[in-house]
Amino acid sequence: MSSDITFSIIKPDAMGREDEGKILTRITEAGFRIAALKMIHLTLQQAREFYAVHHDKPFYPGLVEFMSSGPVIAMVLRHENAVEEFRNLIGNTDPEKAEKGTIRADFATTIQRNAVHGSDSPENALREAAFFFSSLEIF
Ligand code: IDP
Ligand code: MG
Repeated sequence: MSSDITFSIIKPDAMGREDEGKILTRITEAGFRIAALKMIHLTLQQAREFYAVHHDKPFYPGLVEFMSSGPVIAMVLRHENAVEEFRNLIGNTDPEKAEKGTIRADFATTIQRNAVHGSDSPENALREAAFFFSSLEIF
């Protein structure tokens, strides 16, 4: 079950360009089912907590400021082997390195403003989904 869900965020850069509709279409056309979805404007403290694993990285202060700079769309997605399949769909963290046709290649502008988040393991997918949604909100 856990390997069948992943967690994603459409980040403030993509939301600011009103690319969320196109990105959602890419996701559903790739076969992912939306199991939960909400729009939310994270506080700085909530962004710090969500990205706590990166707190020692030089990019952490800029990342949490960016992620709390405007509303985002948070989602739980279902697919067989969801974490790996979704990472393939979004591409490399750095849009310069992201494979052609991936969401980040087409919608990201910089390594920080890279349009979407995707969980990196089934365990983190569950933890991240629970950060945003109660079990009653995941279908
Ligand atoms: P991921 O989102 O592809 O899993 P992570 O290494 O987990 O990449 O980094 C989390 C987020 O932090 C990235 O999506 C990006 O927004 C930001 N980030 C990662 N590396 C850098 C960097 O070198 N400079 C600026 N921001 C970065
Ligand atoms: Mg990551």
